[in-house]
Amino acid sequence: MTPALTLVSHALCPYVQRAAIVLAEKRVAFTRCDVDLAHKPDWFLAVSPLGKTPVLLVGDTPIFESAVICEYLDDTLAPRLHPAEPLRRARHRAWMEFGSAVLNGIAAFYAAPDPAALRSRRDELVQRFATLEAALGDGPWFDGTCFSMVDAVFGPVFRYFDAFERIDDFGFFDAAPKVGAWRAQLAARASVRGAVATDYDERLLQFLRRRGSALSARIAALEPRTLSA
Ligand SMILES: N[C@@H](CCC(=O)N[C@@H](CS)C(=O)NCC(=O)O)C(=O)O
Repeated sequence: MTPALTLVSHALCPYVQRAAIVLAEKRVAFTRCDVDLAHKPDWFLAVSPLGKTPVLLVGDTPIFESAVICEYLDDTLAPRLHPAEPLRRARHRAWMEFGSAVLNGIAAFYAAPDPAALRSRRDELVQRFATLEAALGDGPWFDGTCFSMVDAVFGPVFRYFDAFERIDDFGFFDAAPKVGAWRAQLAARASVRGAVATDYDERLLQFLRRRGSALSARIAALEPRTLSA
C-alpha cells in the first residue's frame, strides 16, 4: 500500500507549488500542511534539515528539496512526467535548474533597494526569458505536447508576473512571444491553478508591499483601485 503523503508547505512558496503540481498531475491524494516560516515549529525543524519548505512526508519519512521530491514522485507514481530517453531527461533536469535561477532573479527583482537596481534586475530577467525563448519549440508545453516536470517548475515562476503586471507594465515578455504563450498555457492548467489557495494573489501582494524595496514603494504609490482591477 502507498504510504500517506503530506506536503509540508508555505502559502507563497514556489518550490512547494512544484510538488503540488506534480501530485495533481498524478492525481494522487495528499494532505497539505502549511507552516509559518517566520516562527518555525520544532516538529518542522525536525523534518526539514535546512528549515525550508517543501518537505514531503512519505508516511513518517521526510524528503526535502523540491527537485528531489519531484523526482521521487516521478519514480513512484504514474504517469511519468520526465521523458524516458536519458539525454532528453537530462536536458529537462537542466531546465528545471534554470527555473530555480529565474526564481532567484525574481527574488532579486522584488527586493531591489532602489529604482536603478529594480531596472537592472528587470533587465536580467528579460535576458533569462530571451534564453528560454531560444530553447522553446512549438509548444504548447516546454517540450511539445506532453506536460513535463519543466512545466511544473515554470508554472509557479510565471505566476509572480501576474502580480508584477498589477503594479506596472514591465515588458518582461515583449521580446519573448513563445515564453508568453507558454505562460498563458500554464496559467490555464488545472494543476497549476490549484497549486495555490484562493487568497494567494492578495497574500503575495501584501508580501511584496512589505519588502521595503523599490517595488514596495511602487505598490504603495498605486491607488488601491488600480491594484484591485
Ligand atoms: N532549494 C530548495 C529551496 C526551498 C526554499 O527556498 N524554500 C523557502 C520558501 S519558498 C524557505 O523555506 N525559506 C525559509 C528559510 O530559508 O528560512 C527547494 O528547492 O526546495
